[in-house]
Amino acid sequence: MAHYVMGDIHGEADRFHAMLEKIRFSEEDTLILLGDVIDRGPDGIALLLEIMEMPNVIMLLGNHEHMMLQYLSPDATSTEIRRWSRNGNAPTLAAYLKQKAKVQRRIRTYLGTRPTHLELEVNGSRYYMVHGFPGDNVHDEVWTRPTMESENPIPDCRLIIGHTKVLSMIQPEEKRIAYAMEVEDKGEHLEILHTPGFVNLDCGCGYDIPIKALACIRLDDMNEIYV
Ligand SMILES: [Mn+2]
Repeated sequence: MAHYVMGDIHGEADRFHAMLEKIRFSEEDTLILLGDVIDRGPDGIALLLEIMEMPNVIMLLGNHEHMMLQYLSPDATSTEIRRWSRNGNAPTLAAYLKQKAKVQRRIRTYLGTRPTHLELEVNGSRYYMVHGFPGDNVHDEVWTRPTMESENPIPDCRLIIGHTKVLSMIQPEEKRIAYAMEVEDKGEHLEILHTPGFVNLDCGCGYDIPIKALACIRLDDMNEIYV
């Protein structure tokens, strides 16, 4: 009966499956996905189709799914077409276009009904989960990027986010590069970032960096699991 949260998967089905095995995910457990299941990596559509069949998975909307919905809308603007095309959509779009119209419609309906945030209480602690950062509309919740200093605007909730790679939050650039080299030299990988304001789970899955990982946190004991 555990509650797991995973950050951005970005089309890396192998890591997702390895994670499910590692945590021994069962039908009794609940998994919350923070969005950005698709794009960059190869398996975004296959992952969506799999997740859609899992009743104990709650997927939140990411900016990539938001871009996909805008792109596929009959009244998509040229800006919306260009935006998704610039953001690693090729494997997702190719796989989507191979699906039957009925399946394409199911995917659009599923994504179109994803919430942008979820509030949940586990063991007396409250959590607010969102892809980008809390906001009062869909665009802000999927796109906003905090800084290390950002404060949590949601009272009485621990904030759990994805979207902004933990590495990219290290400023300035020289410090970031030095940190990345140090992690790589030690044969380690990026880890979940805890600040006073939030917990960031985006460890770079789907990106072409050697120190990336798919991160998962178990809310029941805040144990961190990596693949
Ligand atoms: Mn994102």
